[in-house]
Amino acid sequence: MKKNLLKLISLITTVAILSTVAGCGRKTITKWQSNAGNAVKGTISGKTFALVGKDVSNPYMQKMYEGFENACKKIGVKAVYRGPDLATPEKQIEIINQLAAQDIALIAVAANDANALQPALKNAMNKGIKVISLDSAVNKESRMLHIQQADPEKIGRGLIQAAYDMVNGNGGIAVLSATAQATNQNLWISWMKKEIDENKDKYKNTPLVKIVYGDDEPTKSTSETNALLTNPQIKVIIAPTTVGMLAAGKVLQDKKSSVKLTGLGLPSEMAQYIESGVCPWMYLWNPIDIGYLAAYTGKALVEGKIKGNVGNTFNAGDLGEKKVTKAADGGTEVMLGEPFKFDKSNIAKWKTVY
Ligand code: RAM
Repeated sequence: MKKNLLKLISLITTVAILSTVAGCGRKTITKWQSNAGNAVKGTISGKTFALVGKDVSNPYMQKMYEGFENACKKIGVKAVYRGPDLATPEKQIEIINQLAAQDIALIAVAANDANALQPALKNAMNKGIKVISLDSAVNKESRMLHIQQADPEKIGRGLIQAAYDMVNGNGGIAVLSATAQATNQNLWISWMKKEIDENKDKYKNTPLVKIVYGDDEPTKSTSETNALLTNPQIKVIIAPTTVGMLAAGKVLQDKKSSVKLTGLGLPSEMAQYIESGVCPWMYLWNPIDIGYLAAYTGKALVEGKIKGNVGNTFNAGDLGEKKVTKAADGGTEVMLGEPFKFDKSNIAKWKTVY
């Protein structure tokens, strides 16, 4: 009798705990929900989501995958990470064709070229695979939507304004970019140029002297920075790439150069250069969240909850409700948020996060 009573109490407690968990906080997909509900089981659970990075050795891409993998675990799908050794479109095409021949539900790609991947991605979509780009977009015909890290206009204009402030309105600017075909860097550079063109008077003593490409390779980025330093007109370098930032930071620090550095860097990699003053401040967003958002967007597409059209909304797990909006290239996108400024006041806090 006493035993039965104890069992009953334990059962009531379990039910109470389960209802409390179910009733508060975020929605999680659990086994019993998938059995009871209609869509989850048989449509998504056990499927495979693939992330194709610009290249496999870039730490930024690896952080994006960290978030992607994390979200895939929560969603109940398998995550795979693929990417070329070098940031070229050719190898990405090969990888996409291989993935399209497998049982893959989602391909999320950070593109090394906006147009070159089109036939491979269209083929994948024709096979029923959901295709999105993240970080660096493919053209609108090659994707269902793009995951945009932050407003490209704010990034481009913000970086030129930062460079201007760092030289007090007097000194040439150079850009150390990633690859020459990178959609994201090229878009940011176009906004940098626009900012100067539209404010000719303000920027009359801070011309954009040179744009060079380090190809997101540490060695090439280092030699391109060294070459920039031979030009006495250049007083500040903008590196809108984490790989370029790290390489340039090291060169400037080793050479005790007075040339300043700003751009888009990982706090974990750039903390020492921010602390030393080589890079007075820089910007970024959370790359882990980009990967996370891509996986949840994939979930909504695969489950048929969204089609990638303007106005579609969906649940992106910890990131809350997200909305599909119109992208500048005429396609659609989902925006993560605002670029974040890192400087001496906050870098210690962020360097352990990403
Ligand atoms: C590099 C890559 C990536 C870019 C970041 C800021 O790691 O080029 O595409 O978004 O920098």
